[in-house]
Amino acid sequence: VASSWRLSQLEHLFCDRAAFGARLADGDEVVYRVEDVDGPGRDAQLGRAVTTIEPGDVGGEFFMTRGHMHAVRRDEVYVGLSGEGVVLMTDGERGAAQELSAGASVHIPAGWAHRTVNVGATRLRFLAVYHRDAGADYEWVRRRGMGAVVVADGETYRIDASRKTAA
Ligand code: M6P
Ligand code: ZN
Repeated sequence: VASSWRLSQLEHLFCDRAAFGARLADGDEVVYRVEDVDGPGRDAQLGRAVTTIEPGDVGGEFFMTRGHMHAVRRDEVYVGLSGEGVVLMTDGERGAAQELSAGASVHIPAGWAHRTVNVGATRLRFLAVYHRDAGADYEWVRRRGMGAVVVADGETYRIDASRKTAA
């Protein structure tokens, strides 16, 4: 099963309305896609998904996933396959950010919402290993935001924790 998310479906992720409108006027491009990796176990407790985030930004805010909290508070592991990314995490009070690149892994503790951001000039691809009973609560992130925004800063990126509006 695969799902893809286009720019027009992700307006709420970006702070800069004018930059969003300008980028959308250039075309309603796919920002990211998620493909479930199937195995033989119908009742498997662990699921796998490969996510591909295109390179790009809206007024300096890099392309990112919607982000979610697990409805059932379970942990998850990401393994970088290609590209350069940052995983933003928050438990509602504290924030954390970890880099994701090919061969690197990130552990998302239970009870921490997570969003992945492509900070590079190429596609970011990563494998997620998750508990299939965890579910995804997108409203949690929409209401509270992630506590920080990842923005372009010259050739690199900066995590701006003063902009808490990127819900
Ligand atoms: C990872 C996993 C998936 C998730 C995807 C995109 O692959 O965490 O479960 O669907 O990233 O993130 P989101 O669901 O927040 O759009
Ligand atoms: Zn998750």
